[in-house]
Parts: sequence; C-alpha cells; structure tokens
Amino acid sequence: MPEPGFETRAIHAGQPPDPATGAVVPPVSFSTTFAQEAVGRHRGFEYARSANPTRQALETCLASLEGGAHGLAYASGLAAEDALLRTLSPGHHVILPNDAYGGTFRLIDRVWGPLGVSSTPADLTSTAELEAAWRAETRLVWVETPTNPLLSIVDIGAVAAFAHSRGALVVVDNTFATPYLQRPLSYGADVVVHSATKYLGGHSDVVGGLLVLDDPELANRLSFFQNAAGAVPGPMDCYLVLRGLKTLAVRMDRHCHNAAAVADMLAGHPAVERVRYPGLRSHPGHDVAARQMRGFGGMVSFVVRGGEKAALEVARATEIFTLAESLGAVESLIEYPHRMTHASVAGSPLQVDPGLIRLSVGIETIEDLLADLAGALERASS
Ligand code: P1T
Repeated sequence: MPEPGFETRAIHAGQPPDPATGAVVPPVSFSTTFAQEAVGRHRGFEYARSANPTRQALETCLASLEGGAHGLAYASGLAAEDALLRTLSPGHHVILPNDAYGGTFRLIDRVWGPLGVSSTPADLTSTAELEAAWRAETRLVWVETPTNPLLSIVDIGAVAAFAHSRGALVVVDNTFATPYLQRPLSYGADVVVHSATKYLGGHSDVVGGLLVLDDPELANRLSFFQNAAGAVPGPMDCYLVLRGLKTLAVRMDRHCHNAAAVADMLAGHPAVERVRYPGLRSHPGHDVAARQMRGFGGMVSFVVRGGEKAALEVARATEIFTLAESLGAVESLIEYPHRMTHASVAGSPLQVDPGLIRLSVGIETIEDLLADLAGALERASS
C-alpha cells in the first residue's frame, strides 16, 4: 500500500484502535506511573513525565503530518520554543524575524538574552538582510512564515540553503500555515515548531506546543530536555489536540476560502488603507507563497484609514468577530496587535503599526463574516 494521504494520517497515525478493547478512539491515559514486571522491565512507559501513551500518539501523528521522524509535545508553544533554545550555549547567536509573535521575541530577547544567547532581528524575506545580520557565532535562524502579524512570506528553501552553507540550523514556526498548507522540513528546515493552541487544536480550548525534526541526535537531546526540564502537556490536552488534528484539513480549506473572501472585500473597501494577505496578488510574497504553500491560510491583517483611533473603534465594533487574542480556531477573532499580542515588542525593531488590525477568519458562514466587518468599518468611520 502507498503511504496514506494527509487526511488519513491525521485521523489514524499513532492511534490504532485500542488492542485491549477495540475502542476506535484510544483511551486517554491518565496514569502517572506504569507497572514494571521486574526492575527496569516495562512496556515502554515508566512515569508520565518521561512518556505517556496519549502524548506519544500526538507526537507520532504530528511527526507524520509534518513528514518528520521525531515529534515532541510540550505544555505550550512557548515551552516548545524554550526547549529548542536549550540546545544553544552562552555566546551563541540567533537571527530572528523582524516580524514575529511578540512572545517569541520576548523569550529570545528577555529570557535567553540575559543567559548569554544574543539575537538580531532581520527581514528574512531578503537574503541580503540575513547575510548582514550574520555573525561567526550564529547557530540558529528562526523563521516564521507567514509571520505574525504582518503575514510576510519567507522562502524557507533559500534561508535553509544560506544557513546550512554557514553551519547553522533553521527552525520554522509553522503555526500559521499548519502542515496541511506547508511542510517546512521538505524545503530543508531542520526543526518545525508549533503552537498547538491554534489551528492544530482548532477550537480555542487547549494550550500546547510541539517540535518535529528528523535528526536523531538532536531529537535525543531534546527528548532528554523534555524529560529533564519537564514542560510536558497533560494527557487531556494531548487528546484535545489529537481530536483537532482529525479535522485539520477540512477546517483549513474553509479557513482559506473565508479568509480570501475577507481579504478581497477589505482590499476594495474605502475605509481600509492596505491589506496583508498572501493570497492577494499585491502581496510581495505572493509568488513564494503560491509555490511553498498549498493555500494561503486563514489570517488577514489590515491597516485602517485614520490610524490608531479608527483601528481601536473597528476592533470593538464587530459582533461575530470576537475581540480576543489567539487565532486558528473555528470562531472568528479580531485583535489589535499593538496593544495586545505584540505589546511586548514595543520599542523594538518588531514594533507594530498602531493602525494594524489582525483577523483570524473562522469557518462561520462567509456572508455573515463579510457583513459583520463591513458594518464595523462603517460604524467606525461614521
Ligand atoms: O501561546 P503558545 O501556545 O505558547 O504559543 C506561542 C506562539 C508561538 N508561535 C506563534 C506564531 C504564535 O502565534 C504563538 C501564540 N500567539 C498568540 C497567542 C497570538 O494571538 O498571536
């Protein structure tokens, strides 16, 4: 049999029916400890921080979807990022995007910076900028694509070729795209990181994170840190992400469809100054996105005419789009990055335009979403 397709693996990889009972949904394993027949003789599970059957199912399933050999699950996206950063040493240098999730910047700059890991933000859509930011100590290039919140597109293959020629690793935060739309390892990335809190979980009811990679040596080190530092997710959280993965493909298709319609409407709206959506031909990364991604995703950002004041008014004027942080779930969310998700980058090169609004376009009826946004834009500008 050929390798099963994405949707089949999303539903079955790592989770065959329970051999003991035939249960089609494998039972969630809450046990913290596992019986040993004799000292050191067990069935692969000893203590739930080290390994847990439900977590292992999730790790196997996501590794399969990303096309990687090893998956590791964590208590949050930031815990996954932190685990990866532990592979660096004082004196090492990281190049990070000049547009990225505020919490990623805060972790690298304010937690790892004082521990001796330096970093430089750069526009990774330009190889010249990447080269300018390079130092002899650079060990890691941190890529987000599409970026949060500007939805810039980075050519993963180009960054990987450059970084590898200088002996550094490339990590791609694939949270916005998901493995359904983009598989970074296939373009040469070394590690994929996810906030499972977003599209993978898909229902705004679980916080989690994952790493996926091929290299067995690095996987061993990460597995050691995962157990030794212990930022692991609980079994119920793993179960919720696994359940979300089963519908990832159909949800992403609808997210892409709805977001494209929203971007088109906003692009033609007189109250909107500019729209950022990789599916628009006017987006500078459109061609790379068309090559690298299977669809353009469910996130849309835009700048309202009238700056901060107008943006704040639009953010509170929608009815279906809920004003809230986070993204990637079935319901539509609207947020104001400058004071919400990206408040921690104020004063840094990652600072966000105060006129910017970010939408996580959900899978509700598209006519309702368009009417909600048009109504909010009208109310805010009148
Ligand atoms: O929230 P957590 O699961 O720890 O994931 C952090 C994270 C990592 N990477 C990206 C691209 C993210 O967007 C996030 C979290 N972002 C939000 C909460 C947000 O509203 O942008």
